[in-house]
Amino acid sequence: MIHNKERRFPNNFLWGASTSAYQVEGANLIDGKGPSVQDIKKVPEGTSELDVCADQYHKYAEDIALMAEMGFKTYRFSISWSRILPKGTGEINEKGVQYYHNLIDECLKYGIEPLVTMYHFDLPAALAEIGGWSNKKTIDAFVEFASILFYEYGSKVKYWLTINEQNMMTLVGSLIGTSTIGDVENPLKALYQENHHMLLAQAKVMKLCHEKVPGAKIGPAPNISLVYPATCKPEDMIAAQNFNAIRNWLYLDMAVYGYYNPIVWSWLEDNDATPDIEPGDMDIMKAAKPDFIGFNYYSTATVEYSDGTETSDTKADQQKGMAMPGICKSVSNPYAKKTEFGWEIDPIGFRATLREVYSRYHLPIIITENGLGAYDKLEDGDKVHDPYRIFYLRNHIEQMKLAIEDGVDMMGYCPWSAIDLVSTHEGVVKRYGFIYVNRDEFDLKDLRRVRKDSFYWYKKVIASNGEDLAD
Ligand code: BGP
Repeated sequence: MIHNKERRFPNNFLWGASTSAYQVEGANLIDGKGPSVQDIKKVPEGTSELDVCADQYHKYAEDIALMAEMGFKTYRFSISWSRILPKGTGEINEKGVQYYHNLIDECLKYGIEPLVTMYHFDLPAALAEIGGWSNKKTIDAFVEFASILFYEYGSKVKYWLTINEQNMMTLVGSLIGTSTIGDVENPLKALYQENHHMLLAQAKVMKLCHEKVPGAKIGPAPNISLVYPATCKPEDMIAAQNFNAIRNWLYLDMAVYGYYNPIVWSWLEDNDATPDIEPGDMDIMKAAKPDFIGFNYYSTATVEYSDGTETSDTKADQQKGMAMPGICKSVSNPYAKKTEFGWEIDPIGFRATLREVYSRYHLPIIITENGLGAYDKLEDGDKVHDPYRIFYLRNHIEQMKLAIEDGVDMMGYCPWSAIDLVSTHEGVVKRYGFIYVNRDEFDLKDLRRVRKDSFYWYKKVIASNGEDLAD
């Protein structure tokens, strides 16, 4: 292994940022787009509908020009499945196909590599009606969708991500609006059956990508948080290993090595919840190989031993701890500060997570999300002062440099988010972008784009290839 003691980012490092279709585009039911599960869910009280969002559907050229001004080497966005296939399968919506050609061409015009997420929380509603991922037909529909994407955009798009945060859809799906499991006898089994089907769909699509788009690179995009034991009490260590396996390794072990993590499997067996595996399924899993690992990182998690008497926490989101009775119990980390929304901040944990993922899987890593949600304010004329975001990102980039020195092979960094958009469950006012969108939760104002202080800062970071992190 060659250690990069100079701590420099590689010359071709992919600096950029991320969004997802249902959170940024708006235009959710126009130009032939079919509804997704996000469009039919009841939005959390006090948060806006998804009909406008940042209106990127109409303003993509302006947005990409701003990303080019920041010097982006890549833009991670997702393609809305039901904009391409309004019913999830079958009839193709040509206007949707054209929209993504336009978006991709606009990126390429400025030398920005599109990094395409194929599925980011927005399963077509028509597929949810047939049982979503519990129905094996959804696997076929995903492969059909992927074939269209590879056919249409394969000559233009080199980097693909399969499924965003499959682990969060499995662990906290009802909070992010993706859960389709109704009243069933063994909900855990139903959940992990869906999960198995999603893993199969991902494996099939990774293989298909390599067959149809020679030279393209594809990888998964789970949300990975290294899990710390609350103390060195041995029982806490077992709890941390349990949660690491259930939250993190299940997804990457399968994507990279094609096997079920043994700790997770044993836990599912204990609960009579192992998925039914059909002959041939595991061969499909094994035959698929990602070229890199994409993952979203916001913070680490900390757990302690659970005696099984707590109740599970239904308010847990992607980052707030969850209780899994008998498995682990989340506690807050006394060494970590929190964002305004209660998410812990742990840059050194970022280095630890990168080291761990690279040691386990030996594949190049691209960070597909990392960032800070805050109540930014437009002030001083047309300015947004967001020193807290610069501070957060700088600390994480510094730790990423240290991880490179440690020997981790990093290929890119895409914080969340390129531009303000709608949060998964906390509305528009929870802002993450480098670009401010002038709207409130319910008042659309003029949707004007304003460069935040972090915009100018990130531009310098990219221009210096990560060397100049000063304000
Ligand atoms: C990730 C999701 C994104 C995004 C981000 C921030 O889990 O992939 O879609 O929303 O988290 O989360 P939130 O919007 O809940 O603050």
